[in-house]
Amino acid sequence: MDSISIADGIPQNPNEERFKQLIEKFKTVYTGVQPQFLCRAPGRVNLIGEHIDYCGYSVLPMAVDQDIVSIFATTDDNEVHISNTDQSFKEGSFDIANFSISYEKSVWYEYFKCGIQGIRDKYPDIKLKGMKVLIDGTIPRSAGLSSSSALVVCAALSTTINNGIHITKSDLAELCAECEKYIGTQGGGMDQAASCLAHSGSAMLISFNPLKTQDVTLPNGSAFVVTHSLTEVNKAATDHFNIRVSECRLATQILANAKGLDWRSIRKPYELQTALNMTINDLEKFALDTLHEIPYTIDDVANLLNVTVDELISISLRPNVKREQKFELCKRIKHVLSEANRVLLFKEVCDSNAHDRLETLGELMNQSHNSCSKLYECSSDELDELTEICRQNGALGSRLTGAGWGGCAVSLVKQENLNDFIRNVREKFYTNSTDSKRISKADQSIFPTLPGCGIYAVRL
Ligand code: NG1
Ligand code: MG
Repeated sequence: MDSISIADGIPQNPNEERFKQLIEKFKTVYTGVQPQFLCRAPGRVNLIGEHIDYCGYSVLPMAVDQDIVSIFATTDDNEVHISNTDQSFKEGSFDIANFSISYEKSVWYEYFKCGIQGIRDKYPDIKLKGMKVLIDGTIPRSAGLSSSSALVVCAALSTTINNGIHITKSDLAELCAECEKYIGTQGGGMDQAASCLAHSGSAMLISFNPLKTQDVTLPNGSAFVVTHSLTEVNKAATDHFNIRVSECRLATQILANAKGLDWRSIRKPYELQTALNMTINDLEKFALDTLHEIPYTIDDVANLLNVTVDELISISLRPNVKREQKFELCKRIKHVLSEANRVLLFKEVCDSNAHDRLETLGELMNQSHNSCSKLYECSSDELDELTEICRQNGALGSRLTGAGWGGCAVSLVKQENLNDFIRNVREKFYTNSTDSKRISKADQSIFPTLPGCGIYAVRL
């Protein structure tokens, strides 16, 4: 079940026509070369559990139909030649045995290199073969739908197939979660696990340490709609994300120290919870009693932990952290622990027969958005406005999805209200707006989404 099989020939699915066209396109990009394989990795929409995967807590996303597809042929040199069907992404090439990854240069295929690097790390003794590859993507960029991870996963999968390497989907997911860090963000493993391990028709509860997934059946009569706020954020190029990761780590270490534990070895709230053998609620109470609401300076934290600032940076932070940075430890930990609880409740409600299931799920999503906006401060004016418009037009719940600070929201709507909802939100947020971008992008910015399938590979 967990191994990656290679299907023979293009599957008869809604992508059949697209894949055939891609094969033709490949032959015009690489004249005279016959493509041998196709690999596909989907994006995901996170239904609930934001910014908690890197804290060790379970999350509940589903794969979407939008994806990244690679079509490729093995070459007998060491070179990777890479092109994209989107003309705005320039083609390039690099030596598969010798390349560097830079997150400062915003070259689109740096993410592809991350995936290859992940395979190099895991199989250092294998001499990897070159390839000529064409990429086609349908996931909106910087939208919180994980286009970056889908590209990393697609690259790693393509590299295994190109070299006859057998790996399980779980191992691939874990390897990709690690190697995406080469681009400079310290994410958890949600996106890569969703892309690798999703099953069509089900959302999934993803737990870490060790990585495990459970299918979650969404209630009959529910529909999930993605809406784009049309502001984008490039996570690799901004600090917000990594500062949040640091804040969670510092809060954890102060709490561990307050309980007399070896704080240096405890880096995630979930590890602390396990070490203390507490419930999430008890940990939340202890955290709120212990941490003050005023933001901490780096000196405050160093003093509390009895180390110098330099020691603290080398143990717990990134070398490039700004020394004047203020850390909002109390708010952040409150978000993380309450969100971790909401994920478990969401799963419980999906599994129950309660008559008001949809309303309860919607309420949990609204609470999640509120917590992201007020406590984690990862929303934006546009996302707050958009989720409010969604609620006013029939969404039972609406929340930002993915890292935030821009990108998409996801709303839970009753199936019977779906068409009205889409029509009204389209009008209120997009077409009636004075913002020309919202007007021109209305059609592609709102779409219902069903749980899609995970990665697959095809021999052409
Ligand atoms: P996005 O930026 O939406 O792809 C990021 C992280 C996730 C998770 C979410 C927030 C990566 C690759 N992804 O997702 O692991 O932490 O933010 O819940 O860093
Ligand atoms: Mg991403």
